[in-house]
Amino acid sequence: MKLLSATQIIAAGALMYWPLAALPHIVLETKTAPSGSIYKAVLQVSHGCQGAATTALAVQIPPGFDGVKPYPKAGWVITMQANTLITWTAASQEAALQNSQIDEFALRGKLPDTAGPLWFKVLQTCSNDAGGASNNWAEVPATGVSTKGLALPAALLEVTAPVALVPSVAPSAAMPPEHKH
Ligand SMILES: [Cu+2]
Repeated sequence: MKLLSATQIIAAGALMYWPLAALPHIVLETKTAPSGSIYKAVLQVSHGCQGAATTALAVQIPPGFDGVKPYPKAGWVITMQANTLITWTAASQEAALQNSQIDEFALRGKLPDTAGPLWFKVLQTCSNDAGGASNNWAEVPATGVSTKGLALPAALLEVTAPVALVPSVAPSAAMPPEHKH
C-alpha cells in the first residue's frame, strides 16, 4: 500500500476545497432563461453572516421582471413593497436559517423581452445574538457580467434571446417531390 506524503494530502485537500471556496454566496439555481418567458427565480442561500443565522431576506425585483409573486415559506412572513421589494422574515428563532444549513427562496414572474443581464440584489439580515449583522449582496460589475473580485455580488440571471421555433420537418423535406404530368 502506497502512503501519501503530507504534501500530497494537503495538495489534494486544497483541490477539493477549491470549488467550494470559489462558489458565490447567494446565487440563482437557474442562471440563464429566454427573454419573455415565465421564470422561477430560486435564490440559494448557502451561509449566514459571519456564522450568524439568517433571519430575513429582502430581494429587489429587477426592473423588467414583471408580475412577480413570491413563493411562501413555512415559518417565514412575506411582505411586498410596491412590486419592487419582497422580504421573507423568519417568524421565530426556530425558523431562522442556520449558518450550517442551506435553503431556497423563490419568486416567479415574466422576464423582459430584451436579452441581457438581470441582477437580483439581496439584503441578507442575520441574528444579532451571534454577532452577525447583515450582508448586502448588491454589487454589480461596472461592465459585463463577471463578478470576479466583488465581495458581495448580486445574483445574476442572463436573459438570452428567445428560443427560435425549430420546424419539426426541414423545409426541403416538406416540399412536395418533383412531379410530371
Ligand atoms: Cu459566501
